Amino acid sequence: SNHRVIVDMDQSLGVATIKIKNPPVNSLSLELLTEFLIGWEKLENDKSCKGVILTSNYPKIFSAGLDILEMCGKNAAHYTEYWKAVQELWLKLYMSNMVVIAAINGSSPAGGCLLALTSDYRVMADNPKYTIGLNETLLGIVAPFWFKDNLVNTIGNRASEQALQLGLLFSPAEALKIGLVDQLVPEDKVQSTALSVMSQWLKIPDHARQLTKTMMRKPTADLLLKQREADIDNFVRFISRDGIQKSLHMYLKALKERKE
Ligand code: CO8
Repeated sequence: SNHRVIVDMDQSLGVATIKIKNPPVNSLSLELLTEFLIGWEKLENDKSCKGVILTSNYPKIFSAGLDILEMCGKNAAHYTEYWKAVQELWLKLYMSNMVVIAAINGSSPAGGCLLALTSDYRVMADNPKYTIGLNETLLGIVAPFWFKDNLVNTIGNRASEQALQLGLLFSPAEALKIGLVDQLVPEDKVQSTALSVMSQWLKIPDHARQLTKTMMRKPTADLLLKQREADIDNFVRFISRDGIQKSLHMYLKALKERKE
């Protein structure tokens, strides 16, 4: 049942588009992550696929990030399985040999921002209603070190320090200014711009580009690879705490009340 991730392969270009389709807000539930990983694996194994564009099936929301319900009121075995899937997706995307471009056509908080950060280039819709950032502290939780590392590698240490502590959600203009995204375009040009950027990246000799990407990113990925189990234990212990469960419940409640 592969229906939360739509994969469109353009054979002539060697470019796949992955559209996340997990209503209502593209949260990264365990089911979504599992389907995503299966779809991703297929593309990695397809020699004709050189690049992937990540986008959302729903204009307005790229991804609401990790599914808060997967981190609330469950047992340690569930948290363990969930966190393994989150780690796995990040490692696969961050270290992919393919060119990965995010076509960010809506808001992209927390895990949604992380997903975008794994790509090689980010194009975002220039709509001031959308926001992007690692806002974990606003939920009373702490972005794991590898979220932090991925952000530092992208926008630098000082900007990360501020963004992470304050849980900043940036408008597209602010995100462009600090380098969290690379380009802003009108909403209806996000996909076509991502495609034209992709064709530029695909002109570079593939082997040289891949080795360069690996050289840049491997030290960061290795930090997690060397301590995956400890990172899981840390997550499970942290998320199981009463105070953290309370914070998450309150955040969910506030999200719901915002509408009424
Ligand atoms: N998980 C689960 N449910 C969610 C999430 C989410 N991340 N986001 C929204 N929802 C739910 C809402 O509660 C609401 O539910 P209901 O219909 O039952 O009231 C429904 O989805 C629709 O949401 P909205 O009405 O808010 O939809 P909008 O279109 O108005 O807004 C947004 C969309 C902008 C995405 C908004 O929903 C939002 O800001 N969501 C919260 C995003 C967020 O803060 N995510 C953080 C998740 S934590 C994470 O990703 C990293 C965790 C790292 C863990 C480290 C621990 C050690």
